[in-house]
Amino acid sequence: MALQNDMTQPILDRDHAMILLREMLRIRRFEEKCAELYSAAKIRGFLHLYIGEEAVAVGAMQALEKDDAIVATYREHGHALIRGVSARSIMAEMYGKQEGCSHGRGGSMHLFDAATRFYGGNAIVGGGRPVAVGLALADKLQGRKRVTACFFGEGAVAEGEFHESMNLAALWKLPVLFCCENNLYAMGTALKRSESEIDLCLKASSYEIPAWPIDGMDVLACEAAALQACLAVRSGGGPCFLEFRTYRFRAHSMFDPQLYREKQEVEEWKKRDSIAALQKRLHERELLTEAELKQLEDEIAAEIDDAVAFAESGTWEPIEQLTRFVYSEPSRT
Ligand SMILES: Cc1ncc(C[n+]2csc(CCOP(=O)(O)OP(=O)(O)O)c2C)c(N)n1
Ligand SMILES: [Mg+2]
Repeated sequence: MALQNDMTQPILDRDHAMILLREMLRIRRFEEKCAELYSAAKIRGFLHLYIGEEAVAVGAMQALEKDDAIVATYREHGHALIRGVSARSIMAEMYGKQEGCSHGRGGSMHLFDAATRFYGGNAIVGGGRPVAVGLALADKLQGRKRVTACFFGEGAVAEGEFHESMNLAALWKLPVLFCCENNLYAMGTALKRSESEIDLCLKASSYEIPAWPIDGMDVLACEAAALQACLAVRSGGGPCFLEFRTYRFRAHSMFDPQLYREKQEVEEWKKRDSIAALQKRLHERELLTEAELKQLEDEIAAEIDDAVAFAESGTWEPIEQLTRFVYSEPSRT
């Protein structure tokens, strides 16, 4: 199905474009710092960077309201930041500190923040989709007009939950916006090596779910598609499926020699960097000066420095608290 041009198409007005640019840059700079901190052994465990894919989360999440829910993957730092989880609590979580959004128990892959309806962060490939369908089912049964946006990689389409979730969401007309981040690889496995049918929209369509491919390197295209899809989902039409065609510039995680792709391929995709493309568009229209860009970068750098200082000065959870949150606590009423 083709996307229609309508009033939901975003207009490149300066203020809005600056919001998009700021958010994409926040993700990029935050994660560049994370990579540095990982090398310095300040951040341990797994670390999956979203660098290169920023336009997807930033564009798609423009369509969401405060009350909507988000379910993401282990590559979710950007989604959490854009949702309004503070850089401080994300960084403290990465450090494993008590002040982190998951009390330092989840780390990079398990960011969670009920206050912003950010329901993870999930290390299980595809594991977020049943959660999203459950959240949407609750909304539908309780008569709330909220959307649950569920982000997952194209590798997760090979999992059984894909079919279970798509089927029930379509059957019960649940308000889920399925956002597939197709970056071509699941760890080292190219889509065409693991799937007999690589047209992901066709797969979604087979469940009677409207599905569109989108240029995931163009933040405005991502936003336009999400606005249109969200409108349909919110009006009770059931789920929509958006396939964002994107690319990760860095390794799958911090341990990945990347033998499965050519350096040349990475370089070709880097030429389409969504951040550079938006900056260029703004410069060409004389909507952004070098001084303004520097100011933006300085503000972001200050936010990240502050987050690192916060995480550094955070506390380790006392050993006697270790079993807390394993089971729900009895209510104190
Ligand atoms: C159920 C399950 N199987 C396998 C893994 C190991 N694993 C971690 S990431 C990954 C690749 C997933 O690729 P994709 O869904 O495309 O997301 P991307 O990493 O590209 O964002 C795999 C197989 C896992 N975490 N969970
Ligand atoms: Mg992938």
